[in-house]
Amino acid sequence: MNRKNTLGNLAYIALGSNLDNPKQQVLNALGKITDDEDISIVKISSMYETAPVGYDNQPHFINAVIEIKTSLTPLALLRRLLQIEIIQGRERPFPNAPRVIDLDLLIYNEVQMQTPELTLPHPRMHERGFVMLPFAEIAPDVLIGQHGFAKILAQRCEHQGVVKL
Ligand code: PH2
Ligand code: MG
Ligand code: MG
Repeated sequence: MNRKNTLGNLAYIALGSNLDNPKQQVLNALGKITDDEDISIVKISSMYETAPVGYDNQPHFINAVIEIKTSLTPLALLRRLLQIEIIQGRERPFPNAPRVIDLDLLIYNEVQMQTPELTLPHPRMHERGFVMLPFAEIAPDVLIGQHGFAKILAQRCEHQGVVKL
């Protein structure tokens, strides 16, 4: 059987870029994720233009969220995403620095975990419009840990300078 038919775990990934043609960087990352035999993309949100959060003096971002199915464990999936970041030339000079591509694992099934390498659900996603607006576009009724439904959390983020393209 085609390996992609056996991918049993549901996960959500945030994509973000604000360097070197951000829309194209997001498309390139989507292409690499599509090429991965252990990941199948189910849904892709619109792209959003978003004001930078955490470090103001940098260009606006392009952000999007995807729903995937995967046979990978959370850590194996995270490492696969980090490999794609490195291939696209990601550097990490300081926290929240501008970047060619950032791929964050947001949700993996109902898994709740806190380790130095990975926290699930992503600990800041519920308050970030650049994540929650694209997330709620493709998965409004998903629960974000203890924080509530995606569509309710997204409504609270509507004034953060997030524009659907
Ligand atoms: N990512 C961050 C910090 N700030 N702001 C926007 N608008 N979009 C991002 O993807 C983003 C951010 C940390 O990864
Ligand atoms: Mg991030
Ligand atoms: Mg990241």
